[in-house]
This record gives sequence, C-alpha cells and structure tokens, in this order.
Amino acid sequence: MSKILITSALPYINGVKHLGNLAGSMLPADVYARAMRLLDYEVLYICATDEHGTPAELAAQAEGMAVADYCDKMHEAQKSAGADFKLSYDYFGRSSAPSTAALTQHFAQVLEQNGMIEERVSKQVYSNADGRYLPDRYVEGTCPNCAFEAARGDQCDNCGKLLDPIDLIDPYSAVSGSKDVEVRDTKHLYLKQSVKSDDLRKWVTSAKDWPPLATSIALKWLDEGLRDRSITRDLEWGIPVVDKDGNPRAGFEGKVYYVWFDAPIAYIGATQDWAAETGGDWESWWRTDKGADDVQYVQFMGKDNVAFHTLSFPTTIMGSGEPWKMVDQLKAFNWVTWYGGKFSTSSKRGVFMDQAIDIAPSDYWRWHLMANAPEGNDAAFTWEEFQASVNSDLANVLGNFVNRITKYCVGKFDGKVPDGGVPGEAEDKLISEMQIGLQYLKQKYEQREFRQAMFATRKLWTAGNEYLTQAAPWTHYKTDTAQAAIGVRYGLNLVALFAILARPIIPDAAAKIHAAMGMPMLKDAWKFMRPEILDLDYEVDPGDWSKEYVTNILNILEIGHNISAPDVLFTKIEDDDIATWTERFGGGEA
Ligand code: B3M
Ligand code: ZN
Repeated sequence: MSKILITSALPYINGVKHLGNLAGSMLPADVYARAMRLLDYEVLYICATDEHGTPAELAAQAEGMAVADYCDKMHEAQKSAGADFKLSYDYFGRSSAPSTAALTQHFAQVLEQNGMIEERVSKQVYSNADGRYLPDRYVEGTCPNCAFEAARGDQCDNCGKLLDPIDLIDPYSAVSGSKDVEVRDTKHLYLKQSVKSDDLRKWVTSAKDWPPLATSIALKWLDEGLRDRSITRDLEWGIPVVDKDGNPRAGFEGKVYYVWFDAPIAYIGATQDWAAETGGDWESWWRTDKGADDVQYVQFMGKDNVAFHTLSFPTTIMGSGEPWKMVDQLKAFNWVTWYGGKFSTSSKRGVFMDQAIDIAPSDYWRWHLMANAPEGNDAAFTWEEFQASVNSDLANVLGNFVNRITKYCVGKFDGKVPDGGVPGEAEDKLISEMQIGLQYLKQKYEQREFRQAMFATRKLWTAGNEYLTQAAPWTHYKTDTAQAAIGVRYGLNLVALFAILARPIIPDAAAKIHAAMGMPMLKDAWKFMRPEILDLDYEVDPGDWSKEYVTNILNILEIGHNISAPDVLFTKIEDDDIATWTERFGGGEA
C-alpha cells in the first residue's frame, strides 16, 4: 500500500485547544504524516473544525455573536494555532461546509431506506418562556445524585454522573433562566446501532494494529449491549433533517442532526473540499469502488472519541450499504494531565495552544509532547519535565552535537567536507549502532509508537555524541589531519542524517540544519531510510540494513561540499522561566 489517509479528531469549535488535545490527536497525526511523507508514501492528512451542537451555540451566545460569525472567527483562530505548531494538514476544513451537509443528508436518506433509522417519541424538557425544547446543556437543575444545584442536563459537574435532562430536580432553562419548563413528548430519529452489533464486533475483533486502548473501549460498549442513539436535536444551528426522499422532514422543523452524527462525515466532506480546491480526486481516498481499497486509513484521537469512531460512525458507513472506506488503524490516546489533574481554563491550570506558542517555540512543545505521548497511560505535564526535555535532549544532545562539529569544520577545514583517513574501530561501532537504530526507528514510526520513536531518535543522537568523543578529531588534528578528517566527515554526515530524522518532529530545527548543511529539503530525503526503494548499485536486503548500506548513508555528503554552522538551535529554559510560567499558568502547587 502506498497511499495513507490520515485524519485527526476534529477540534471542537468553542475555543483554541489545550496542549492535552494537541498531544492526543493533531500532533501525533502530523508527526506520522510527516514521517510517512519522508518515507515516500502518498499521504493525505485531513482535519477540520467541528462546528455544530449546543456548545457552539452557547459559546456564541456568551460572546454575543451570531453562531455562524462566531464559527468563522474560531475557525480562523484554530487554523492559525495549527499553523503556529506546524501542523501539516493537506486540508483544514469545516464541518459547517455545504459538502458535509449534503453528505450527512445523503447518509441519513440511505440509512432510512435501509431500515437503519427510525422515528421515536421521547420525553424532553420544553421551555414555555423560550418557546423551544431544551437539549442537553440548555437545561440545568439540581442533580438527582448529589443535590448539586447547577448540574447540566447531560452531566453533573460536581459528581460526574451522566444525566438525562428530564431527571434534573427543579430544572430551569440555561438560555433564559426561566423555571417555567415542563416535560413533553417529542419526536427524534434513532440510528439502529443495535442491529449492527454483530457486524461491529466482527470488524473490531479482526482489526489489525489497533492499540489495546481502542479495541477495549469498543468491546466494552459492545459487551454492555449497544443502544440505538438519537441522531437529531432541537437546535437551529446544524444540518436540517430530511426524509427518505431527501426533502425537509415534516415534524422536524427546528431540529437538526446531532453533532456526533455529522462530525465524522466531515472527514469525507473536508476531503471533497480539499479536492475542489486542489483538483485532487476525493473518491480515490474514500470510495473502495474507486481505488480507495488500496488506501491505508489511519485515525488519531483521544480515548473519549473512540466509541463514536468504532461504533456509531461505522454503523453509518456499514448501514449505508455503499462502498465507503473504513478506518484501518485507529490510534487512541490517554490524557495528558496537568500535574496529574485536569486542564482547566477557569482555574488557571494548563496551557492553551495560542499561549504555549508565546512562551516557547513549537519545536520545544512538539518534542516534549511526543517524547511523553500518553500512549500506555495518562501522562502528566510538568514544567520541570518540559525544561528537562528541552535542555537535555534538544539543547545538550542534539544542539550541542550539531554545533560542535559544524563549528569545528568551519574553523579547521574551511567549511568543506574533508577527504582522507581510513575508517577504523570508532566508525565500525557507529555503523553497527546505526544499522540497528535506523531500522528500529523506521519500524516505530510505521507502528505509530511515538514514545519509542522519540526514544530511538534520542539514542541515535547520543550515539553520534559518543562517536565524536571517541573519534576526537580535535585531538588528532595536530599530528594526523587525515585521522581528524574522517571524524569530521562522519560527524557532518551524521548532522545531515539527524536533520532528516528531525523533520517529522522538530521541523523548524530541521530546516535550519538543512540550510546550514547546504542540503535541499527533498520530499523523499528519507529514501535512504527505506532501502527497498533506494536505487543503489548493489544488492540490499531490506530486512538486513547491511553494513555496506549504512556506510553509504554515512558517506552521502560529497567531499568538498560546503557547509556552515547554524545559529543557536535551542535556547535553554531557565529556572526563572519556570517560576514565571508556574505563576501564570499554575503548576504543582494545586
Ligand atoms: N469534536 C472532539 C471533542 O470535542 C470531537 C471530535 C469529533 S471527531 C469526528 O471532544
Ligand atoms: Zn451530581
């Protein structure tokens, strides 16, 4: 398979996301997309803002804006936050685009034709003062479980219990505050997920290369017995409900589809919008009858989104009976916590993307968050560990290495890759470390094991430093310049290699090193990480990563090629910085 479709969970529109959201979906998707592009796969990375639902209406109302205007503004804010973090989306779309509306209505129509959608009557809170039904968070009242007086209709913030609005004691409207509310019967559409339980179980259990977190969440829901879900809501903002012929549905005036029904469909809608803008062929990515059966489709998301992607959305797709591409690998993440607790804007705990970029360059965050990706467990963010990642990994290990050898070459060899010398013990040791390390790294990227990929990267950097210490060109220089030359030459080739390996993780530093080394930013520069496509004039067993092959990598710069020393790549984080940030954003004291 040479085509990889990547989507990361669509960030909800009501605010720029915090570092935890970034680390659990968009950032790993980006690192993966960049790594796979370097490995010469054809990659399409699609994301979008998720713009429907009650939180969007409520947030707009709180800002005194029309919902559509609010969404325009927040879409731009999220798009620019993504650009600041160098998220390399091929397209960053919007679930409010006409493409997604048309697709959503199409799916609803075919699902109904296939008997997968049913009208049911349910009880709901109606506000006489507001003249409307109050969905989810539009109702507040006293929690039946803990007596907390400001529980939201969908969940109590005090005891955490999931609620149904009609269970609230003394309910009132969150829109107007009016207590003049009553429970009435109302119609909604239900997606008959239960019908698909067996098919879903078969699909989930046969899925390959999903982390246990994803599979276990899906199976837990299936084991508990899948319930049919209401896919409409009493809201103005959203996609209008249609009947089985695609016409406005009688009795559903003032209702729209539930945000979680249309949001995953927006993956497809945004791909259509990408195609319209670029002349691409969206069907070859999404329709298995149009070539998408050759696509490897990988989704990235936090664990709270897994049920929707393993059960509801697949029900939509399967239930349509149409040849849509389904996810192949679902990479799910645990939480990044703030010193073990929750991120919270209101109580000044945690950092949001727009603030983070003001205090440190994106490379620093990208490296730290990926080296500590919440894969096996939740991962606590602390300022101290952030400082340690930047200072020891980036500044001391990588930065120092690049600096040391490029400066030395500029000083003693006129900034030219020097000839001469015979490889010996130090080079042999380096080559065998690279044989193992490069192969391992490539495998970890392909398996989407980000902590291990970062660990492997750091290990290669360390091996480089150890090599320089052993080869010690500065010691040999006075007595044997040829012996010094070989250390410098291998050192520079390592810099070139590290620049390429840095591209998925720390793209800004990578670009600086590429520039200093006079290397073009080739799209497929990492070809030499993929022996099977590298056009070599000798035989290489891809599973082997032979000594000859790795030696070739470490001699890729031409003799006499000009290099320069890059400016400081990473500035260390001082204890004073940590004190200032802790004061501003909270820290271990809470
Ligand atoms: N918007 C994530 C969230 O807000 C949700 C993801 C949708 S993915 C189709 O929790
Ligand atoms: Zn409660």
